[in-house]
Amino acid sequence: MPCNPEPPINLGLFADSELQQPPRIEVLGPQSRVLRGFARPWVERLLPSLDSVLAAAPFRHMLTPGGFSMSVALSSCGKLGWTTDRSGYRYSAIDPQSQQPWPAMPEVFRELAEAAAQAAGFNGFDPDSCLINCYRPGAKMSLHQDKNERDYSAPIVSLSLGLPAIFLFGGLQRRDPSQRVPLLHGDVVVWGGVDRLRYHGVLPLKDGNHAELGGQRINLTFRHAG
Ligand code: MD3
Ligand code: FE
Repeated sequence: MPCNPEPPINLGLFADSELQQPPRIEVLGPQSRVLRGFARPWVERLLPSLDSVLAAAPFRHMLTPGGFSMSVALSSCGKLGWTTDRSGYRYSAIDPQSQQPWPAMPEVFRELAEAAAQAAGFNGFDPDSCLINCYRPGAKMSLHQDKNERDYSAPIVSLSLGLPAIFLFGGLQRRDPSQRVPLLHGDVVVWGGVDRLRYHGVLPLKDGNHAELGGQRINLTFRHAG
């Protein structure tokens, strides 16, 4: 009786890398989930839209209210974009660099964000803001809370692309211990409800080369800000 397992038949719907690593859901907190590999089937359609957004609103290093240049370079699309300068953190409908409205949110961005929110148990997510963070080796984001949104009832959806990073997921107080969560190309994380105001950050990015994005990590963060 032959007992060799048949190799999986790839009908061409998924790349071999997706057959080996099916999407998995990891529990980070009561209302936060890592959707491993969730965006892999979307990436090919997302990247050209990302390029168009960045052509209209290029990455730039913004100043914190304290006068320091952020190591992460930022851009935005959608009705509202997050900005910072000497006068504070805020959402604005106008890109301060171009003095024009931020580029519209591409439909494929909105669809991915809504689908990911739904997979994590948040139905009807309607983001009006997509912050685009660009990390080069050494860039980091210190522990902080996201508090500039008008109400905290909507979840936040984040998509990681390119080089891997270690995400820090803390508690409701800065001194609470934090979990270290590696985030890889195609991973999506959804935070909401009781986890919405938890402290979080990103450790300095390690040097490396990603096959599709090169020596950088790009993070898209979808919010309902207004
Ligand atoms: C956890 N960005 O832009 S993902 C940020 O990877 C930010 O670029 C990180 O923190 C990055 O503000 C982390 C986004 C994220 C956003 C909101 C959260 C993580 C969160 C709210 C609560 C807990
Ligand atoms: Fe944040």
